[in-house]
Amino acid sequence: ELCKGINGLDKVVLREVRGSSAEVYLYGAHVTSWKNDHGDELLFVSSKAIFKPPKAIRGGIPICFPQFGSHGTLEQHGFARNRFWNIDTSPPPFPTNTTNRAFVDLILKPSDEDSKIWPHSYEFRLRVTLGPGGDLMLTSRIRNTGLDGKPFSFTFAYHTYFSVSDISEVRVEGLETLDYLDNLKARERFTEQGDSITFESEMDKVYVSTPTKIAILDHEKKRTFVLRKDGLPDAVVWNPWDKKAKSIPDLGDDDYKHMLCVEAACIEKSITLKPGEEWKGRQELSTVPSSYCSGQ
Ligand code: TA6
Repeated sequence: ELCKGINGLDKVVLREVRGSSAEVYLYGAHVTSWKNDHGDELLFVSSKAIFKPPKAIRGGIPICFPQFGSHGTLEQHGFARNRFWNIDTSPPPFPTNTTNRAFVDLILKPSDEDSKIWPHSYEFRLRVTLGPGGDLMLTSRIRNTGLDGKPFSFTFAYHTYFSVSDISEVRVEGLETLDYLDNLKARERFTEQGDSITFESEMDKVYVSTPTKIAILDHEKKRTFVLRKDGLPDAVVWNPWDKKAKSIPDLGDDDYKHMLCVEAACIEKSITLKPGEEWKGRQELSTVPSSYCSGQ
């Protein structure tokens, strides 16, 4: 249901019969909570998050559009996460396979202001769905409405912050042996070594041409996050670690120990839409119990 969240910002709460829930603020179409049927919060939100425009909420699932990163003319990660979206009540362009699923459709269209910095005729529809098993699905449909008869290109990411017990006991599986651009080394290209990824220092890597499924294993909780994606060939893995965390004003100094960003994205090759074309990018998050040490 639609209600008031922090600082009186509008948010939609999705509930599923067995008790799982999700919350999405209209500000930024920003998912800030995803709870399983035991009420465990599965996403990380910074202890110092500022729920006040124009600052993006630190944590949850920021939407990076129309630009990922700061390599372009727009502010870091574009402007979609800094805008108020509307609930989309127009006939759903989405297939209505939403039986016994709680969902909300949000829409972002160009404002006069934004048309000055990014002069393109788009419609961005985001559907947030909470599935019967408590899985969380985000489906983005970005369409070139053709109003200005021009194509446009963009890069994109679901900048998901997973809540983890202790970053030094987390393992990521599915990105082994892949190439990545290292944001800490002027985006130079490297190849990942052959086993799962663990964390002992700052990491900021854009893995390219990644598989549709990535697993994030939390040792202490004996829980594995499974990220499935469609239309999003890349995946960013980011943890600021201690020094960088201190330089981020809306991140607690120790918050880095309890968060990991694994981001389904389209970065290396931007997406170009001709008038009338539409792009769809989907990510589905779920959790499974995992016995970490057995390397399942
Ligand atoms: O996702 C990785 C990254 O691009 C990092 O370089 C870091 O800047 C992070 O995003 C957070 O960006 P933000 O603009 O939300 O502070």
